[in-house]
Amino acid sequence: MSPTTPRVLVCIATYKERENLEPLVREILSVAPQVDILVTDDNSPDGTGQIADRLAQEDPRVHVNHRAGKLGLGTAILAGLRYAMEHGYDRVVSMDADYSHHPRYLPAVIAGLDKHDVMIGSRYIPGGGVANWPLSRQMMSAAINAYVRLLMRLPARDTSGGFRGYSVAFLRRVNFKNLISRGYSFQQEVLLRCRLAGARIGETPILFEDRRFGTTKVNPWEMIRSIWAITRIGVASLFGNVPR
Ligand SMILES: Nc1nc2c(ncn2[C@@H]2O[C@H](COP(=O)(O)OP(=O)(O)O)[C@@H](O)[C@H]2O)c(=O)[nH]1
Ligand SMILES: [Mg+2]
Repeated sequence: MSPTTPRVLVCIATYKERENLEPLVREILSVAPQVDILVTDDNSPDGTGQIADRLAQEDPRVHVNHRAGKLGLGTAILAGLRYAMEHGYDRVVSMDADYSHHPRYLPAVIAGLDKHDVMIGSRYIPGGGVANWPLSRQMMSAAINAYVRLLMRLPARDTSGGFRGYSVAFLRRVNFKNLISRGYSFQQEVLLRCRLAGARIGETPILFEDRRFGTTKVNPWEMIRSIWAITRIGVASLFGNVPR
């Protein structure tokens, strides 16, 4: 690889993704053979972590971070971003493990980082969309995005999705201290911290499709926790109290 080729890490957080993980990893490596992959698994009881270990044994591009138990999506993604910062990557992309974020969009997310510090795989710009998601989830997502835009004034249409690329050099300038979020509101909180650090934020359209196998880990309790966290973060930002 030439010294100018950026080193890219794709981070996948998994909790009970036994059927999805292997085909996803193989497809990522076929559309983007230059990337490394980090799977952060929270001791999934269905054996996802062992599948990740086998994939890592078979291919040196695959790495696994085992955590002791279900510690939340936000902290899993943060662990991936930190891993990228500590291991000399130039770009890091986070995506879900359930095929809602299709690897076919990876090249556009990665290429967008030539001109942006943060690149969002976006459902809510022209060309993007959502397929097969229950109407209740679509309405929830629309409401959360509207609420976040009002509270945090983020210059992006899709602030809640987890398909994101970041410039690692830029992430080093972002203040991650005292994050409020452990779960799904991590997406909004990190985007806000990035904006406070002066991020150029771009979006590229994706079609988000409902998961292929397994069930969502979002439950009413997680929803309430995230909305409460978003409210706390939004109010803190209105008063200029988010660390920058
Ligand atoms: N490591 C880890 N991954 C998680 C956790 N919660 C959710 N995930 C993963 O985060 C991604 C999104 O979760 P999902 O249940 O599909 O949420 P939804 O798409 O909003 O319904 C999936 O890859 C999950 O396996 C967690 O606590 N820890
Ligand atoms: Mg999902």
